[in-house]
Amino acid sequence: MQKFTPLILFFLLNTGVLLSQVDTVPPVIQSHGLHYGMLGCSDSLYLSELVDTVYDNYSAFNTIKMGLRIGCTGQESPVGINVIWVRANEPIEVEIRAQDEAGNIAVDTVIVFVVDPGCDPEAIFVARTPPLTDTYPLIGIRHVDFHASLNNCSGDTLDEYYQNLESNYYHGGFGYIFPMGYNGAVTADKNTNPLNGVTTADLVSISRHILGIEPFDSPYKLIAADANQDGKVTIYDVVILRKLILGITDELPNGKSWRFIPEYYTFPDPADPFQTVFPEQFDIINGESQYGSPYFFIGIKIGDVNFSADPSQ
Ligand SMILES: [Ca+2]
Ligand SMILES: [Ca+2]
Ligand SMILES: [Ca+2]
Repeated sequence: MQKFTPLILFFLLNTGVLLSQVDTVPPVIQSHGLHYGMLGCSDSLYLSELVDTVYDNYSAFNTIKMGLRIGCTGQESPVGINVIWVRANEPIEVEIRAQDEAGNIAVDTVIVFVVDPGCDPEAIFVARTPPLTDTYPLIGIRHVDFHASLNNCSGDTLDEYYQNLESNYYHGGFGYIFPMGYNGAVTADKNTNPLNGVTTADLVSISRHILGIEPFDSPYKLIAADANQDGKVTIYDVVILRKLILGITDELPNGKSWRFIPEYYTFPDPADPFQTVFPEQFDIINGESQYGSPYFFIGIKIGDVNFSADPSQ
């Protein structure tokens, strides 16, 4: 190291010019996890609740910058954030950061577990038939497989299937469902009984739409009419459905019987739902859906444009 008089050294250290050269040691954080009960499904968590003390070899206590965040939730430095929201009934990895004047960063991780027996963390998945009219009640579709496939930045995966055999009617309530820090998607599947609801009446309607005699008035009908799922309603779709009705084939293209779209999705152009790719999943970011929860899907029986399919089959 260069030689400085004590006065110059004091000045350089104080202004930070030299500090980054002489101090390469990050601060030391002494912290602890938490496990406590509460009422309410989420709670604010303060940095001061987790940190016992912090110290550094050069920087004074009051010059050390600190912050916290949920683990696996972004790249930006959380320094300066001293309170976060945490959800009940799931172990939460919380990352604590301390930065000294020279810019050295210490990272400490603790586990926080907040328990609220009154908060139901259960996932709620619902698939319902498309609306026949604006006011028509949506009917629950049974035997739908909901699949959550998620992972976090530590490489942990969450891969779960849910099925509600009794009913997919919505009974109220909501669930947070997935741990914070996890990203991925929730999809719905039902690929049984491809003939369900598909009759010659549907073929007639699709033909009339193609010929422009009576165009479909619902994006869900257009999606139902697209039997080969190529984003177009053409005579080829009619051919496929006719073969199915006649028993020449016993499944629809891609092995699919139903398609499921998040109920909250609004088609930019309802007259042309294929104009942009519509979502067939709920994207999950940091344990939550972009549309919130519960997970409502509209289920469209392929080939059934007058919605006559039995949703219990
Ligand atoms: Ca230091
Ligand atoms: Ca098609
Ligand atoms: Ca039908």
